[in-house]
Amino acid sequence: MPPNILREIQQGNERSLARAISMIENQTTGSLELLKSLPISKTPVIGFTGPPGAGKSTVVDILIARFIQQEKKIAVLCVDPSSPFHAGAFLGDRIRMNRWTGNPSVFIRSLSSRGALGGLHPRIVEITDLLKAGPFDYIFIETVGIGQNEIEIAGIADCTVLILTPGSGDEIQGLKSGVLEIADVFVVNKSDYPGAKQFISQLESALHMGSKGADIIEMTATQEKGVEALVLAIEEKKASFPSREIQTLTEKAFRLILARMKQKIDRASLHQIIARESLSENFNLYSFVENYLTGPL
Ligand SMILES: Nc1nc2c(ncn2[C@@H]2O[C@H](COP(=O)(O)OP(=O)(O)OP(=O)(O)O)[C@@H](O)[C@H]2O)c(=O)[nH]1
Ligand SMILES: [Mg+2]
Repeated sequence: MPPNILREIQQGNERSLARAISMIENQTTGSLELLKSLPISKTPVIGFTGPPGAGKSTVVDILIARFIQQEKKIAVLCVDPSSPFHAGAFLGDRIRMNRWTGNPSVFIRSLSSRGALGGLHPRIVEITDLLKAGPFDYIFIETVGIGQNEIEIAGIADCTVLILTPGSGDEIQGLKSGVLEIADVFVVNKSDYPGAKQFISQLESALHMGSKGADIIEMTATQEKGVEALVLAIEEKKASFPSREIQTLTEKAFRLILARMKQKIDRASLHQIIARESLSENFNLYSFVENYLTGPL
């Protein structure tokens, strides 16, 4: 790991940042040292999630435009571009986001989660923390709401924006349990479609039953309608971020510890140990697991 890489990232060197992200993705030697050298950062992390095609990238794109007008710098992580559920979308994302190429106020990185067994990208916590070391005012993470993704992203973001589109009320009832609870801001995008008002009132009543005071924003991202309200909502939420810090750190630590433990137990070595241990007449699987977890075998 080049010794100055952290300083270069802090100074806004995008090439160094891109290189460091690749090193973390590939777990190159020295990447843990880099992570261990990261200073505390309070850069807000905003997660954007929602069903495939809801308009997440379009919303993120117009937010970027709005924030950089205010001289802000934004980093964006697009996770899941290779998802088989929306194979065509990545191209769309690229075309849309291409307009930021070369813009010094915007850093965009797409992460493919190919190979990961569902859930978020396996290095999302580390890469987000790396971005937090850069000179950005906001980190945006776009992740498609498949499986447990919405819930997981909410655990590691300071604020979660759930993007939905008008549909039948069944859709709200059909939202996976827990999803309504995790959002801080609801965007009802594609409000140019029929049924938007009805959808919003159904959403309002569904939320009314919950306890959390979340905002609902009506948007038509393609016409840039509702952007100001969303910017305001995100900025208002910032006040509550410090009170969540311990929770977010806990969630991140949990993911990191789990990942490290998974790395430690590889099947091949487990196979070897079991082949040896199971020769014993007294072998018991549960005692074996207990011993394995509590000490070296
Ligand atoms: N009519 C209408 N179309 C929209 C609106 N917002 C986005 N779209 C369109 O919806 C399609 C999907 O938008 P994206 O922004 O790519 O959606 P996404 O949620 O990022 O999609 P994935 O990343 O594939 O899950 C695109 O064709 C957009 O132009 C809107 O407010 N109204
Ligand atoms: Mg997208």
